[in-house]
Amino acid sequence: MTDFSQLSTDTVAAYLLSRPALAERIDASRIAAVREVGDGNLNLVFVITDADGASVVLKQSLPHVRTDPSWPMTRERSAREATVLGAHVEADPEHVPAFFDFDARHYVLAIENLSDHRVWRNELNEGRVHAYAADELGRYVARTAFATSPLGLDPLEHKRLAARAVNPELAQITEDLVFTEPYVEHEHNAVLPGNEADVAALRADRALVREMGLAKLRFMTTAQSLIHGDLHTGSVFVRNAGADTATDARDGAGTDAPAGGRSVRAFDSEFGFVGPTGFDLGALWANLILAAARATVLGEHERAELVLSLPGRLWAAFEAEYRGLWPTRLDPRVWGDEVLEHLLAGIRDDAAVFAAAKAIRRIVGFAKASDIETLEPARRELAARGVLHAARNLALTRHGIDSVEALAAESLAALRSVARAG
Ligand code: SR1
Ligand code: MG
Repeated sequence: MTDFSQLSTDTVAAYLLSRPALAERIDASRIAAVREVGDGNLNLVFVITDADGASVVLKQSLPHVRTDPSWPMTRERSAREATVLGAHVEADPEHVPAFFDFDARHYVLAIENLSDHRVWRNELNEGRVHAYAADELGRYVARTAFATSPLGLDPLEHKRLAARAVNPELAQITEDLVFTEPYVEHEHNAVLPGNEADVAALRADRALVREMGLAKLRFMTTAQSLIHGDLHTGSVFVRNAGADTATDARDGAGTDAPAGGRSVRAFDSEFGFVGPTGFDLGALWANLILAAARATVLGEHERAELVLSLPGRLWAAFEAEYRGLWPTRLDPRVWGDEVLEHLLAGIRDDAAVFAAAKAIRRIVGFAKASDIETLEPARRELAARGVLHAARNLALTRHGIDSVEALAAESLAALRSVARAG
């Protein structure tokens, strides 16, 4: 009997034959191509195509960090991803991959092949912004957040879901890597010599460290909705075929765009759990700051401005969708309209501070972002400094400002002023 505990390009065909749930998706006896395409930190990912062109993706968790085999990692995260993806498919099938099978014994998910899409971070790095993705993702976060919170889910079901989705090991990675390590000496941290003074200033800022400490506690203790948990631009696929060319290459339309229409999908939800809704919005917002920092130091100011218009669009789409769902809340007896206003203000405030935390971690700590890392050192130093300034301002000034557009405009100003001073 073949060992499927760690799949390889040689064993996936036999593995598919062993999964009756996939028999209708792909002809495992006539496999034409197998590619291993995993490029994240944690998993094996195979794209498999049969002789008729039908295809599936298999994602298998490794028992350690892919880039550091000495760092063990629970394989149970696959079951968490299956829970999150299953619930998100129900709430919003438009914005996640179709989900075909989960094999708890071998930690394998079978999902839709989205190879005709591109990873949003790579597109941003190449100057294609895909602005519409912010609107779609705002709707995705609203639909999934509402449906998996007590507003849309029976209270007993919400608690059962929270129990099923509890994800202690991966949550701890976020607690350490996002909220703690950047603010202390740690072997995971690394910056260019020219950014060491920037990091020292960050750590010496007691008000900032207090905000991060409070944000960490909110991350650890809030059980609002079933979040994706790692919704950076590398966890988003975009496809913009057939777009109006008036939006030009800035919006991802182009002669080489694949066929099939516009589509935005969030994938890789293994960090998910029932947590603070604002965390997913903050993750996207943070990564837009990184993309704008890259554009700024490359002198692409118009593009930086466009990118930093997207946190506002993300929020606007989220808010509109959430407000649209509000009349369907399960218990309007005490959840009147004032509750909605408080709820939205809290989510917005959380999103801003989580954005700051997640931008800073990608500069200082483990698992950096290619937006910044692929810049040559002089520009990388400036971009890193700009992100740290923008994120610090965001965390500290957000309380008085209730407009995401205004906060993002402040970030753009911070990036520009750092680039000018450099
Ligand atoms: C050890 S995992 C490092 C990072 O990769 C994932 O994408 C998460 O962001 C995590 O923090
Ligand atoms: Mg990931």
